[in-house]
Amino acid sequence: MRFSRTLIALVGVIVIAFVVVGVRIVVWSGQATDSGKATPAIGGPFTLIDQTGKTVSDRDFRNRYMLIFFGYTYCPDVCPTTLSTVSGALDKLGPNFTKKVVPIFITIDPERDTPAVMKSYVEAFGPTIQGLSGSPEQIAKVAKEFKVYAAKVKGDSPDSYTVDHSAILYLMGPDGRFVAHFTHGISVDDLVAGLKKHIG
Ligand SMILES: [Cu+2]
Repeated sequence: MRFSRTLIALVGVIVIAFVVVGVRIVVWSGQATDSGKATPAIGGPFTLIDQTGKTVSDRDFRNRYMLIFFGYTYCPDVCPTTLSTVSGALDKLGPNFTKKVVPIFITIDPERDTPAVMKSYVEAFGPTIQGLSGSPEQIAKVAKEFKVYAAKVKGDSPDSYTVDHSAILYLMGPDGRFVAHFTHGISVDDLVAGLKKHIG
């Protein structure tokens, strides 16, 4: 009697231990595949419209690094400077390297930056830059995922507003996860070195 009660208790403990370990394993593997515990939670899935009017998502850029910058085509200084730096760096790195990287400019001003506007804008910075726009809701979602700050500043007329915005270049890995960031004032040579460091 006493023996069997002990046995039942022992079996109970073993069952509970297996359940706890099992739950832990599920939780761990979930974290490993979904959020990536070690890297900051920057970025996420997006569905946007490219400069040809085609719907694209983050999944279309898998197996390549994404070098993402948020801004707007009416930007007087930071955006054109940063995109020039990006295209200068990619020119220096050459085609064998740059086939592994897709530069992406995402507007935070979708009202004015239609795909047609984005097309003529990004073409001025080189043939490989993707110019992504979308509905205000799509843009708000992706901006939130990348923790982008953007705020309209009124101009003289309703159409002449500017947009204050954070200006960070995000390097995302071939799996879509955050790898590194660069500040917008970075030089061409520093960006070349930074990309070489992270992209084998
Ligand atoms: Cu800008």
